[in-house]
Amino acid sequence: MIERIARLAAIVTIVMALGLAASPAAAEDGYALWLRYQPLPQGIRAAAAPHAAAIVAPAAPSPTIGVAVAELQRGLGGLLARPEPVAHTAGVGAILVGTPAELPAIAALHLPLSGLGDEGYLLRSATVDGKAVTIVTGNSDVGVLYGAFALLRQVQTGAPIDRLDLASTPKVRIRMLDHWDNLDRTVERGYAGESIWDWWRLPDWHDPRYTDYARANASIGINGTVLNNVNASPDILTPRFIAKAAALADIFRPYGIKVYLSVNFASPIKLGGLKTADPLDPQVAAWWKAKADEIYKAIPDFGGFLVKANSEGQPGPGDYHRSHSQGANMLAAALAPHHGIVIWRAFVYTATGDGDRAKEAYDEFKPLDGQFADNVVLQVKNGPIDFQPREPFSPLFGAMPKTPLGLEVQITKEYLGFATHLVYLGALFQETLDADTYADGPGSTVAKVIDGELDHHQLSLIAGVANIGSDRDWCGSDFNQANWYAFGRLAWDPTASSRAIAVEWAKMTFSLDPGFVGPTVDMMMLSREAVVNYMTPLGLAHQMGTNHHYGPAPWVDNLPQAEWNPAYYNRADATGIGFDRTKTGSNAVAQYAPPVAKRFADLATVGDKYLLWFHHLPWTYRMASDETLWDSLVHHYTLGVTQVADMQNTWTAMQRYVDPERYAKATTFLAIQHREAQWWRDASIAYFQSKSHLPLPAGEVPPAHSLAYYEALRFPHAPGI
Ligand code: GCW
Repeated sequence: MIERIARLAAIVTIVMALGLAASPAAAEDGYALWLRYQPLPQGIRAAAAPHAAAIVAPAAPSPTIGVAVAELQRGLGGLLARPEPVAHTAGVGAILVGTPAELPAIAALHLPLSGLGDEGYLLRSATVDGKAVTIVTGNSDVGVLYGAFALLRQVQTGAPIDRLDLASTPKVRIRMLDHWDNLDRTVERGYAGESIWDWWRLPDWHDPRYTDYARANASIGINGTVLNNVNASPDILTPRFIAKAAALADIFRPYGIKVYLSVNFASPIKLGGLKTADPLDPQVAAWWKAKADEIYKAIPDFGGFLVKANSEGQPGPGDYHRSHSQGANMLAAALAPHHGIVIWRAFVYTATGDGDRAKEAYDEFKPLDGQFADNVVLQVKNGPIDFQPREPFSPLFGAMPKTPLGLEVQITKEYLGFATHLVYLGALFQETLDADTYADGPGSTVAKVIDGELDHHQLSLIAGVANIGSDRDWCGSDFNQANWYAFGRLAWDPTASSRAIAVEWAKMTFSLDPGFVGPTVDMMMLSREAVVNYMTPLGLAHQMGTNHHYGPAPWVDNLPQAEWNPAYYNRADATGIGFDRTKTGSNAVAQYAPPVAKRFADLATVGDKYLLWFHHLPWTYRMASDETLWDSLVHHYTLGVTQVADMQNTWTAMQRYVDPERYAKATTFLAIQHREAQWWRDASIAYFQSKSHLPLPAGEVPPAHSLAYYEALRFPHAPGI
């Protein structure tokens, strides 16, 4: 008996060993993000190891250099599967980590650092005292930290590190995450569990996750975080919460990350007991000044305020018949002595009903160009409406040359299937950044507007509404991590390629094997087109269910504010579909520079992507493909479903490269996505057919249920509201 058990145990051990050798990695829960640092394949390890013999750092490193060294030790130790020593003198193969001021050996090389600014880095293979070494340097400690992460990225992605000469400087000054986190730990539009900020136990308890959050952000160059929701509770400015924010700021500081807060414009009334929040009232200005002073005592490098004013019921200067610039400038004056900034949002629309929501932000803000204080940046959503699967770029980009304009994108997928649908947003972000505003002739891309190049602004900003929560995998799915990653990498360089970023991410997060990387990246790039096709093809927008914004609801037309109704956007009736934004309609096209306006207004040049965004057309309109609009619409919905099926097939073939836990999760989520893509298609077709009264094109399967069935579906307790 005992013998048998021993034999069995031996067999089990052998099977396990074989299993381990064959399987790519043990089950992983996604917590490590793209910083997994699992041992690299033998050949890559052998090539890198001689150039990572030891880390040489300043004798008394700053906290930032300290974390750079710790990360290199951890990362190289893991990737190369052996301890990474720290030395004080440079031997052969050493990595020298520091600024020239900190390491004389680096100073002696007289490296060309002047163009790197205060956050850039240089990775350079060099010779010190006759020994081949690697230099990780910059003009500041945070530049060195970014360099350390860049070196790790090289190793992680299997790039050689023996002949390095890699300099990089961020193009955008403020690269930030906006958390829509409430003080009770709910998260508006959050689909990854409750807020990462354990407000109740702060400032005392420092969840180790805060440090990992900072590491992850620093690894992609994010240097700011707005801790709380733009629908801001005044309580964030109470001493209790300032102390909590200060504790987080202390944790983030070594990683080069500044803390910002969203503020409620009526705080002087709600917290200060004043009778008004009128920005021109001296008592109001004095209240904000005192509050700013109080914050800077607790957080000396506090970044500033983010403000949602006179938008969706939030208070603002308009309550006192003051302009947005008067409101912003009053806050800016309170922060200016401390070098803080005001980030003022341009997301406004009113309940006019007969207007065009797509025009409202431009109409309200463009006349204010030139009226904002120097330390104000206007934060503009990528599209003129609201984070839809596809929108044209906001016409404000390029229209306010005297004002620094920041770009706001949503990393969390409020309108794109929440956490379960696989949608790689790098492609969406890049589409906006690459869009040509023609504000100053061809080549005036949104990227050049928001990085300050076009209009010579020092202050530049890109903000992403975070998809981070307390879920073990941070973002609600492993593939959602790619959207955080892509955001950071594009914020650093808005001209970077979203495909190249996806390649990096896939290699670091899953596998270096080309058999994995190619198909997975193709799947990610396809995913954005798939969601557009099954949710809002041909330029449709805002067809999602009321409040939760999850499933399809193109029929909704009874909400009190016209602009909340999907029917307001699709304008489907017996004659046709689409929103006429040409001069026969709202003339929103006229808000764009003439070449862009002309392209969007002309049916011959607008293209399928924005067709129904700008035009109301008969169901029988002939598309470029020679199909009718109706047939093309149906085909696009069906194509979206087929594309998700293709994604499922791709992923099934990836099983051998991925650990079982992450494989199973993505497999299940893709099945959900497929089911829901079908639901989107069927419900949308059922509704639009009730308007067009046209038969489905040949070969198209009718919706599984009646229109009434889809209309009756309800989703109480949906997350994120
Ligand atoms: O997309 C809409 C969301 C709101 C959000 C608002 C905004 C924070 O539905 O939840 O509020 O945009 O950006 O202010």
